[in-house]
Amino acid sequence: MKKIYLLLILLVGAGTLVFAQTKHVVTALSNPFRYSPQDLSINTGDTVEFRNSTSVSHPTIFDNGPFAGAVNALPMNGSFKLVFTQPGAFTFYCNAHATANSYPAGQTGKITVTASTGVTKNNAGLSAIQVYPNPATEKISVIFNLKKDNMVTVKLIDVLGNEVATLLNDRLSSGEYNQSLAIPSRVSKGLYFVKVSIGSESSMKRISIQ
Ligand SMILES: [Cu+2]
Repeated sequence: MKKIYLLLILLVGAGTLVFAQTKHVVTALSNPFRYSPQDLSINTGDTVEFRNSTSVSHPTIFDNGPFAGAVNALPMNGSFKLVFTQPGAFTFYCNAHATANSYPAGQTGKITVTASTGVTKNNAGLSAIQVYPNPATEKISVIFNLKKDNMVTVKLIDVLGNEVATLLNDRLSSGEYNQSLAIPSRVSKGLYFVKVSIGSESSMKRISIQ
């Protein structure tokens, strides 16, 4: 699994992979009419796409939260997307089938949004992590910005996915960092990835050690 993952990075040739911002799908199903999943947990910054796999429409309305009250048309074969930027538990219902059938509470659902970790919570933020110089010799510097206190780890990973060294593993307070980290002398020359993890989010940079 790890190998496939790293191979993908090599093939794409991207210097950075960003794991923040996940897309989720809620599908309107029939017999009885319902949303699946009915309960969805996501992080701030995530996108939820509503899709309709039935032959009737399901105009969807949120009871509370940033999208409250607006009617999101969800015609046959239709869809709509919402990006959730604030934490909270937001319930929604189908304006046509909320109470018209026996599914637990009719065609209703809930999206629970949890604040994501302290890293700037958009792609721009995570990809703003910089590692230099490249190629590196005795040390590397990692630049990142912490919005709030968080665990930060920086690991050196070889092309087979093995962790070669942990360069940093600390709880840091919020702020901008330009962290200089020594590369252990036992690390042989070659191509590596620097994996920077902030809370549960991580980003990889490819570097060459000479
Ligand atoms: Cu409906």
